[in-house]
Amino acid sequence: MSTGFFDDIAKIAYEGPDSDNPLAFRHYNPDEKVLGRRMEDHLRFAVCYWHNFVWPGNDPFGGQTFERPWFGETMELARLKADVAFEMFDILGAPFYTFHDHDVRPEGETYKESVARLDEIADYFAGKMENGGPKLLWGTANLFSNRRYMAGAATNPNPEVFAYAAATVKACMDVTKRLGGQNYVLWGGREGYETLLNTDMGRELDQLGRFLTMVVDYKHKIGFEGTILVEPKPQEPTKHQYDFDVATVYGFLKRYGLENEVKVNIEQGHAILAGHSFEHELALAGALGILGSIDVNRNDYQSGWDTDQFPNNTPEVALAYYHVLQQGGFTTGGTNFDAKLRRQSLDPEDLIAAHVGGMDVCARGLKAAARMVEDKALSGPLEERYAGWRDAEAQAMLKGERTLEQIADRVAKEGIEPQPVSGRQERLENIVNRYV
Ligand code: XLS
Ligand code: NI
Ligand code: NI
Repeated sequence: MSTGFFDDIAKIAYEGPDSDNPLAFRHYNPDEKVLGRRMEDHLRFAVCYWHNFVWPGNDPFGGQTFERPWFGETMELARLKADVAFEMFDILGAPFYTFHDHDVRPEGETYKESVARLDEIADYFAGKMENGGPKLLWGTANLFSNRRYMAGAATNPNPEVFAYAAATVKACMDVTKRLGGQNYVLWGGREGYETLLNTDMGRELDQLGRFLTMVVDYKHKIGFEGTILVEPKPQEPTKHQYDFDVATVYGFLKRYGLENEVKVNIEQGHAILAGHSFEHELALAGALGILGSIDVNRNDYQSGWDTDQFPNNTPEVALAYYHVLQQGGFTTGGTNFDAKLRRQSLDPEDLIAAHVGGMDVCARGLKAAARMVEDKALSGPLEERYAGWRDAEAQAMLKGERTLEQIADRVAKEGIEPQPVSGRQERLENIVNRYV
Protein backbone atom coordinates (compact mmCIF):
# COMPACT_ATOMS: atom_id res chain seq x y z
CA MET A 1 0.00 0.00 0.00
CA SER A 2 1.25 3.47 -0.86
CA THR A 3 2.19 5.88 1.92
CA GLY A 4 0.46 8.67 0.01
CA PHE A 5 3.45 10.97 0.49
CA PHE A 6 3.94 11.48 -3.23
CA ASP A 7 0.21 11.74 -3.70
CA ASP A 8 -0.64 11.08 -7.31
CA ILE A 9 2.80 11.50 -8.89
CA ALA A 10 3.04 8.76 -11.49
CA LYS A 11 6.13 6.90 -12.62
CA ILE A 12 8.30 9.27 -14.66
CA ALA A 13 8.32 8.45 -18.36
CA TYR A 14 10.53 9.44 -21.24
CA GLU A 15 8.60 11.83 -23.46
CA GLY A 16 11.36 13.29 -25.63
CA PRO A 17 12.87 16.78 -25.90
CA ASP A 18 9.66 18.48 -26.99
CA SER A 19 7.55 17.46 -23.99
CA ASP A 20 6.27 20.29 -21.78
CA ASN A 21 5.35 17.94 -18.93
CA PRO A 22 7.41 19.15 -15.93
CA LEU A 23 7.63 15.59 -14.59
CA ALA A 24 8.89 13.74 -17.66
CA PHE A 25 12.31 12.83 -18.98
CA ARG A 26 13.34 14.71 -22.09
CA HIS A 27 16.73 13.04 -22.50
CA TYR A 28 16.97 10.11 -20.11
CA ASN A 29 15.61 7.17 -22.05
CA PRO A 30 16.81 4.06 -20.18
CA ASP A 31 16.63 1.64 -23.11
CA GLU A 32 18.19 3.93 -25.72
CA LYS A 33 21.58 2.68 -26.84
CA VAL A 34 24.60 4.94 -26.44
CA LEU A 35 27.85 3.53 -27.83
CA GLY A 36 26.18 0.13 -27.90
CA ARG A 37 25.16 0.12 -24.23
CA ARG A 38 21.75 0.96 -22.72
CA MET A 39 21.66 4.45 -21.23
CA GLU A 40 20.53 3.06 -17.89
CA ASP A 41 23.56 0.74 -17.82
CA HIS A 42 25.93 3.59 -18.65
CA LEU A 43 24.67 6.07 -16.11
CA ARG A 44 23.75 3.64 -13.31
CA PHE A 45 21.84 6.31 -11.36
CA ALA A 46 21.59 6.06 -7.62
CA VAL A 47 19.38 8.09 -5.29
CA CYS A 48 20.89 8.78 -1.89
CA TYR A 49 19.06 8.32 1.39
CA TRP A 50 20.64 11.08 3.47
CA HIS A 51 19.87 14.30 1.61
CA ASN A 52 16.37 13.22 0.62
CA PHE A 53 15.04 11.52 3.72
CA VAL A 54 17.24 12.56 6.65
CA TRP A 55 18.36 16.18 6.24
CA PRO A 56 15.79 18.43 7.92
CA GLY A 57 16.61 21.56 5.92
CA ASN A 58 18.81 23.18 8.56
CA ASP A 59 21.72 25.52 7.80
CA PRO A 60 24.21 27.24 10.16
CA PHE A 61 21.64 29.94 10.89
CA GLY A 62 18.37 28.09 11.05
CA GLY A 63 16.84 24.75 11.89
CA GLN A 64 14.40 22.40 10.32
CA THR A 65 12.32 23.61 7.39
CA PHE A 66 11.04 20.26 6.10
CA GLU A 67 8.17 18.50 7.82
CA ARG A 68 8.24 14.83 6.98
CA PRO A 69 5.96 12.25 8.54
CA TRP A 70 8.89 9.87 9.10
CA PHE A 71 11.09 12.25 11.13
CA GLY A 72 11.76 10.75 14.56
CA GLU A 73 13.86 8.12 16.27
CA THR A 74 11.80 4.93 16.24
CA MET A 75 12.05 1.77 14.16
CA GLU A 76 8.46 2.23 13.06
CA LEU A 77 9.34 5.61 11.58
CA ALA A 78 12.46 4.09 10.03
CA ARG A 79 10.20 1.63 8.19
CA LEU A 80 7.90 4.45 7.07
CA LYS A 81 10.97 6.31 5.80
CA ALA A 82 11.98 3.20 3.86
CA ASP A 83 8.48 2.89 2.40
CA VAL A 84 8.62 6.48 1.12
CA ALA A 85 12.21 6.12 -0.09
CA PHE A 86 11.44 3.02 -2.14
CA GLU A 87 8.32 4.72 -3.52
CA MET A 88 10.54 7.53 -4.73
CA PHE A 89 13.11 5.15 -6.26
CA ASP A 90 10.22 3.55 -8.12
CA ILE A 91 8.67 6.83 -9.34
CA LEU A 92 12.06 7.87 -10.70
CA GLY A 93 12.91 4.45 -12.11
CA ALA A 94 16.23 4.71 -10.25
CA PRO A 95 18.13 1.44 -10.66
CA PHE A 96 20.23 1.99 -7.50
CA TYR A 97 20.26 3.67 -4.11
CA THR A 98 22.90 4.47 -1.47
CA PHE A 99 22.82 4.88 2.32
CA HIS A 100 24.76 5.36 5.57
CA ASP A 101 23.83 3.15 8.55
CA HIS A 102 22.86 6.35 10.37
CA ASP A 103 20.34 7.30 7.65
CA VAL A 104 18.24 4.19 7.79
CA ARG A 105 17.74 3.37 11.48
CA PRO A 106 17.92 5.23 14.80
CA GLU A 107 21.18 4.63 16.63
CA GLY A 108 20.79 2.29 19.63
CA GLU A 109 21.92 2.76 23.22
CA THR A 110 24.77 0.31 22.58
CA TYR A 111 26.83 -0.90 19.65
CA LYS A 112 24.96 -4.21 19.74
CA GLU A 113 21.59 -2.53 19.61
CA SER A 114 22.69 -0.32 16.69
CA VAL A 115 23.84 -3.36 14.72
CA ALA A 116 20.64 -5.29 15.49
CA ARG A 117 18.57 -2.36 14.23
CA LEU A 118 20.66 -2.09 11.07
CA ASP A 119 20.16 -5.80 10.43
CA GLU A 120 16.45 -5.46 10.99
CA ILE A 121 16.07 -2.59 8.54
CA ALA A 122 18.30 -4.40 6.02
CA ASP A 123 15.80 -7.28 6.06
CA TYR A 124 13.08 -4.77 5.37
CA PHE A 125 15.09 -3.38 2.44
CA ALA A 126 15.76 -6.88 1.13
CA GLY A 127 12.03 -7.45 0.79
CA LYS A 128 11.67 -4.25 -1.23
CA MET A 129 14.61 -5.10 -3.47
CA GLU A 130 13.10 -8.39 -4.62
CA ASN A 131 11.37 -8.76 -7.97
CA GLY A 132 13.16 -6.08 -9.94
CA GLY A 133 13.38 -3.52 -7.12
CA PRO A 134 16.34 -1.13 -6.99
CA LYS A 135 19.81 -2.42 -6.25
CA LEU A 136 22.35 -1.09 -3.78
CA LEU A 137 25.13 0.90 -5.45
CA TRP A 138 26.97 1.30 -2.18
CA GLY A 139 26.63 1.30 1.54
CA THR A 140 28.71 3.28 4.01
CA ALA A 141 29.06 4.01 7.70
CA ASN A 142 28.47 7.45 9.14
CA LEU A 143 31.64 8.01 11.17
CA PHE A 144 31.21 11.76 11.54
CA SER A 145 27.86 12.82 13.07
CA ASN A 146 27.97 11.33 16.57
CA ARG A 147 30.01 13.36 19.08
CA ARG A 148 32.24 10.35 19.76
CA TYR A 149 33.77 11.04 16.34
CA MET A 150 34.43 14.75 16.85
CA ALA A 151 38.21 14.17 16.77
CA GLY A 152 38.03 11.64 13.96
CA ALA A 153 37.17 7.95 13.60
CA ALA A 154 40.22 5.95 12.40
CA THR A 155 42.42 8.99 13.11
CA ASN A 156 41.10 9.61 16.63
CA PRO A 157 43.69 9.98 19.42
CA ASN A 158 41.56 7.54 21.45
CA PRO A 159 41.98 3.87 20.40
CA GLU A 160 38.50 3.08 21.71
CA VAL A 161 37.03 5.33 19.04
CA PHE A 162 39.21 3.59 16.42
CA ALA A 163 37.84 0.25 17.65
CA TYR A 164 34.24 1.48 17.67
CA ALA A 165 34.62 2.79 14.13
CA ALA A 166 36.19 -0.50 12.98
CA ALA A 167 33.33 -2.47 14.53
CA THR A 168 30.80 -0.16 12.87
CA VAL A 169 32.41 -0.50 9.44
CA LYS A 170 32.43 -4.28 9.82
CA ALA A 171 28.69 -4.27 10.48
CA CYS A 172 28.04 -1.95 7.50
CA MET A 173 30.17 -4.09 5.20
CA ASP A 174 28.22 -7.17 6.30
CA VAL A 175 24.92 -5.48 5.49
CA THR A 176 26.23 -4.05 2.21
CA LYS A 177 27.32 -7.53 1.14
CA ARG A 178 24.04 -9.10 2.22
CA LEU A 179 22.10 -6.56 0.13
CA GLY A 180 24.27 -7.24 -2.92
CA GLY A 181 25.96 -3.82 -2.74
CA GLN A 182 28.28 -3.20 -5.68
CA ASN A 183 30.73 -1.00 -3.76
CA TYR A 184 31.54 0.03 -0.22
CA VAL A 185 32.40 3.71 0.35
CA LEU A 186 34.60 5.41 2.94
CA TRP A 187 34.33 9.16 3.11
CA GLY A 188 36.57 10.43 5.88
CA GLY A 189 34.38 13.25 7.14
CA ARG A 190 36.40 13.87 10.29
CA GLU A 191 39.61 12.12 9.27
CA GLY A 192 41.67 15.27 9.36
CA TYR A 193 42.44 18.00 11.85
CA GLU A 194 41.19 21.30 13.21
CA THR A 195 44.61 22.46 14.40
CA LEU A 196 48.13 21.06 14.12
CA LEU A 197 48.71 22.21 17.70
CA ASN A 198 46.98 19.06 18.96
CA THR A 199 47.62 16.74 16.00
CA ASP A 200 50.33 14.20 15.23
CA MET A 201 49.85 13.86 11.49
CA GLY A 202 52.24 10.96 10.90
CA ARG A 203 50.56 8.90 13.58
CA GLU A 204 47.06 9.68 12.31
CA LEU A 205 47.99 8.75 8.74
CA ASP A 206 49.36 5.41 9.97
CA GLN A 207 46.12 4.79 11.87
CA LEU A 208 44.12 5.51 8.71
CA GLY A 209 46.39 3.25 6.66
CA ARG A 210 45.90 0.40 9.15
CA PHE A 211 42.14 0.94 9.21
CA LEU A 212 41.81 0.82 5.42
CA THR A 213 44.06 -2.25 5.25
CA MET A 214 41.73 -4.05 7.67
CA VAL A 215 38.73 -3.05 5.55
CA VAL A 216 40.40 -4.57 2.48
CA ASP A 217 41.37 -7.73 4.41
CA TYR A 218 37.80 -8.12 5.64
CA LYS A 219 36.42 -7.63 2.14
CA HIS A 220 38.47 -10.63 0.99
CA LYS A 221 37.68 -12.65 4.07
CA ILE A 222 33.90 -12.41 3.54
CA GLY A 223 34.13 -12.64 -0.24
CA PHE A 224 32.59 -9.24 -0.86
CA GLU A 225 32.89 -8.76 -4.61
CA GLY A 226 32.23 -5.03 -4.69
CA THR A 227 34.84 -2.30 -4.92
CA ILE A 228 36.18 -0.44 -1.91
CA LEU A 229 35.99 3.28 -2.68
CA VAL A 230 37.53 6.23 -0.86
CA GLU A 231 35.79 9.57 -1.44
CA PRO A 232 38.22 12.50 -1.50
CA LYS A 233 37.31 15.89 -0.03
CA PRO A 234 39.77 18.60 1.01
CA GLN A 235 37.98 20.09 4.01
CA GLU A 236 34.55 20.55 5.58
CA PRO A 237 33.80 19.53 8.25
CA THR A 238 37.49 19.47 9.25
CA LYS A 239 39.87 22.29 8.38
CA HIS A 240 42.06 19.80 6.56
CA GLN A 241 40.99 16.33 5.49
CA TYR A 242 43.61 13.66 4.79
CA ASP A 243 41.77 12.40 1.67
CA PHE A 244 42.25 15.86 0.15
CA ASP A 245 41.93 15.02 -3.55
CA VAL A 246 42.62 12.19 -6.00
CA ALA A 247 46.36 12.83 -6.10
CA THR A 248 46.60 12.81 -2.30
CA VAL A 249 44.51 9.64 -2.00
CA TYR A 250 46.68 7.90 -4.59
CA GLY A 251 49.84 8.79 -2.68
CA PHE A 252 48.22 7.48 0.49
CA LEU A 253 47.16 4.21 -1.17
CA LYS A 254 50.66 3.72 -2.56
CA ARG A 255 52.26 4.30 0.81
CA TYR A 256 50.11 1.62 2.42
CA GLY A 257 50.23 -0.76 -0.56
CA LEU A 258 46.51 -0.45 -1.35
CA GLU A 259 46.62 1.08 -4.83
CA ASN A 260 45.36 -2.11 -6.49
CA GLU A 261 42.65 -2.69 -3.91
CA VAL A 262 40.92 0.65 -3.52
CA LYS A 263 39.47 3.11 -6.03
CA VAL A 264 37.94 6.55 -5.66
CA ASN A 265 34.42 7.91 -5.60
CA ILE A 266 34.77 11.42 -7.03
CA GLU A 267 32.31 14.16 -6.17
CA GLN A 268 31.94 17.29 -8.29
CA GLY A 269 31.56 19.63 -5.32
CA HIS A 270 34.59 18.19 -3.55
CA ALA A 271 36.72 18.65 -6.66
CA ILE A 272 35.73 22.33 -6.71
CA LEU A 273 36.54 22.72 -2.99
CA ALA A 274 40.00 21.26 -3.70
CA GLY A 275 40.60 23.94 -6.34
CA HIS A 276 40.18 21.50 -9.24
CA SER A 277 37.57 20.91 -11.89
CA PHE A 278 35.50 17.72 -11.82
CA GLU A 279 37.14 16.56 -15.05
CA HIS A 280 40.60 17.14 -13.59
CA GLU A 281 39.83 14.68 -10.81
CA LEU A 282 38.25 12.19 -13.22
CA ALA A 283 41.06 12.40 -15.74
CA LEU A 284 43.70 11.94 -13.05
CA ALA A 285 41.89 8.99 -11.46
CA GLY A 286 41.58 7.49 -14.93
CA ALA A 287 45.28 7.96 -15.61
CA LEU A 288 46.15 6.33 -12.28
CA GLY A 289 43.71 3.47 -12.82
CA ILE A 290 41.58 4.23 -9.73
CA LEU A 291 38.40 5.74 -11.16
CA GLY A 292 35.54 3.92 -9.44
CA SER A 293 32.31 5.89 -9.18
CA ILE A 294 30.95 9.44 -9.05
CA ASP A 295 28.87 11.54 -6.68
CA VAL A 296 27.24 14.02 -8.96
CA ASN A 297 26.12 17.43 -7.76
CA ARG A 298 27.30 21.00 -8.15
CA ASN A 299 28.58 23.64 -5.80
CA ASP A 300 27.60 27.24 -5.87
CA TYR A 301 30.60 28.88 -7.49
CA GLN A 302 30.38 32.02 -5.39
CA SER A 303 29.71 30.76 -1.86
CA GLY A 304 32.72 28.46 -1.44
CA TRP A 305 30.72 25.82 0.45
CA ASP A 306 29.87 22.21 -0.34
CA THR A 307 26.33 23.23 -1.30
CA ASP A 308 25.41 19.86 -2.87
CA GLN A 309 23.00 21.25 -5.45
CA PHE A 310 21.57 19.14 -8.22
CA PRO A 311 23.68 19.25 -11.39
CA ASN A 312 22.31 21.55 -14.08
CA ASN A 313 25.29 22.45 -16.22
CA THR A 314 25.30 20.24 -19.32
CA PRO A 315 28.72 21.26 -20.71
CA GLU A 316 30.37 20.44 -17.36
CA VAL A 317 28.59 17.13 -17.04
CA ALA A 318 29.43 16.24 -20.66
CA LEU A 319 33.15 16.61 -19.99
CA ALA A 320 32.81 14.54 -16.84
CA TYR A 321 31.18 11.64 -18.71
CA TYR A 322 33.71 12.07 -21.48
CA HIS A 323 36.42 11.07 -19.01
CA VAL A 324 34.29 8.24 -17.63
CA LEU A 325 33.86 6.93 -21.18
CA GLN A 326 37.59 7.25 -21.81
CA GLN A 327 37.99 4.71 -19.02
CA GLY A 328 35.53 2.35 -20.71
CA GLY A 329 32.57 3.51 -18.59
CA PHE A 330 31.53 2.33 -15.15
CA THR A 331 32.00 -1.25 -14.00
CA THR A 332 30.81 -1.49 -10.38
CA GLY A 333 30.49 2.30 -10.10
CA GLY A 334 27.67 4.61 -11.08
CA THR A 335 26.21 8.10 -10.79
CA ASN A 336 25.05 8.82 -7.26
CA PHE A 337 23.04 12.00 -6.72
CA ASP A 338 24.78 13.33 -3.63
CA ALA A 339 22.58 16.39 -3.94
CA LYS A 340 19.93 18.05 -1.86
CA LEU A 341 17.06 20.45 -2.30
CA ARG A 342 17.37 24.08 -1.27
CA ARG A 343 15.77 24.47 2.16
CA GLN A 344 12.82 26.44 0.76
CA SER A 345 11.88 23.61 -1.60
CA LEU A 346 9.32 22.07 0.72
CA ASP A 347 7.07 20.02 -1.52
CA PRO A 348 7.31 16.29 -2.22
CA GLU A 349 7.20 17.22 -5.90
CA ASP A 350 10.43 19.22 -5.45
CA LEU A 351 12.23 15.97 -4.54
CA ILE A 352 11.04 14.33 -7.74
CA ALA A 353 11.60 17.35 -10.01
CA ALA A 354 15.16 17.79 -8.70
CA HIS A 355 16.09 14.23 -9.65
CA VAL A 356 14.26 14.32 -12.98
CA GLY A 357 16.23 17.44 -13.93
CA GLY A 358 19.50 15.98 -12.70
CA MET A 359 18.97 12.70 -14.55
CA ASP A 360 18.15 14.58 -17.73
CA VAL A 361 21.26 16.76 -17.49
CA CYS A 362 23.38 13.64 -17.01
CA ALA A 363 21.72 11.92 -19.96
CA ARG A 364 22.34 14.95 -22.16
CA GLY A 365 25.93 15.10 -20.99
CA LEU A 366 26.43 11.41 -21.66
CA LYS A 367 24.99 11.68 -25.18
CA ALA A 368 27.20 14.67 -25.99
CA ALA A 369 30.23 12.85 -24.60
CA ALA A 370 29.41 9.73 -26.63
CA ARG A 371 29.21 11.75 -29.85
CA MET A 372 32.59 13.30 -29.10
CA VAL A 373 33.97 9.80 -28.62
CA GLU A 374 32.40 8.49 -31.84
CA ASP A 375 33.65 11.39 -33.92
CA LYS A 376 37.08 11.30 -32.27
CA ALA A 377 36.44 15.03 -31.80
CA LEU A 378 39.01 15.31 -29.03
CA SER A 379 40.87 12.01 -29.22
CA GLY A 380 41.85 12.64 -32.87
CA PRO A 381 43.62 15.95 -32.17
CA LEU A 382 45.08 14.47 -28.98
CA GLU A 383 46.60 11.56 -30.84
CA GLU A 384 48.03 13.95 -33.38
CA ARG A 385 49.55 16.11 -30.64
CA TYR A 386 51.57 13.20 -29.29
CA ALA A 387 52.22 11.57 -32.67
CA GLY A 388 55.96 12.23 -32.44
CA TRP A 389 56.19 9.65 -29.68
CA ARG A 390 55.40 6.86 -32.15
CA ASP A 391 58.88 7.32 -33.58
CA ALA A 392 61.30 4.48 -32.72
CA GLU A 393 63.89 6.76 -31.15
CA ALA A 394 61.22 8.46 -29.01
CA GLN A 395 59.97 5.06 -27.87
CA ALA A 396 63.51 4.00 -26.99
CA MET A 397 63.82 7.05 -24.70
CA LEU A 398 60.54 6.21 -22.97
CA LYS A 399 61.36 2.54 -22.47
CA GLY A 400 64.54 3.38 -20.63
CA GLU A 401 66.78 2.29 -23.47
CA ARG A 402 68.62 5.60 -23.66
CA THR A 403 70.73 7.52 -21.15
CA LEU A 404 71.00 11.26 -20.79
CA GLU A 405 74.45 11.12 -22.44
CA GLN A 406 73.20 9.12 -25.43
CA ILE A 407 70.34 11.56 -25.91
CA ALA A 408 72.72 14.53 -25.61
CA ASP A 409 74.99 12.99 -28.27
CA ARG A 410 72.08 12.51 -30.65
CA VAL A 411 70.69 16.02 -30.13
CA ALA A 412 74.13 17.48 -30.86
CA LYS A 413 74.84 15.19 -33.82
CA GLU A 414 71.47 15.59 -35.53
CA GLY A 415 71.28 19.28 -34.71
CA ILE A 416 67.80 18.91 -33.16
CA GLU A 417 66.14 22.30 -32.60
CA PRO A 418 62.47 21.76 -31.57
CA GLN A 419 59.90 24.08 -33.17
CA PRO A 420 56.86 25.06 -31.03
CA VAL A 421 53.43 24.17 -32.43
CA SER A 422 50.02 25.55 -31.52
CA GLY A 423 48.14 23.95 -28.62
CA ARG A 424 44.91 24.92 -30.46
CA GLN A 425 43.00 25.42 -27.22
CA GLU A 426 40.36 27.78 -28.62
CA ARG A 427 39.76 25.53 -31.62
CA LEU A 428 39.23 22.58 -29.27
CA GLU A 429 36.90 24.61 -27.06
CA ASN A 430 34.90 25.51 -30.17
CA ILE A 431 34.68 21.82 -31.05
CA VAL A 432 33.32 20.93 -27.60
CA ASN A 433 30.73 23.69 -27.88
CA ARG A 434 29.40 22.13 -31.06
CA TYR A 435 28.49 19.00 -29.06
CA VAL A 436 27.07 20.42 -25.85
C1 XLS B 1 30.00 14.61 2.17
C2 XLS B 1 30.09 13.39 1.38
C3 XLS B 1 29.20 12.25 1.85
C4 XLS B 1 29.63 10.95 1.22
C5 XLS B 1 29.13 9.75 1.92
O1 XLS B 1 30.45 15.68 1.75
O2 XLS B 1 29.85 13.69 0.04
O3 XLS B 1 27.86 12.53 1.59
O4 XLS B 1 29.29 10.89 -0.11
O5 XLS B 1 29.56 9.67 3.23
NI1 NI C 1 29.89 15.89 -0.39
NI1 NI D 1 29.58 12.36 -1.52
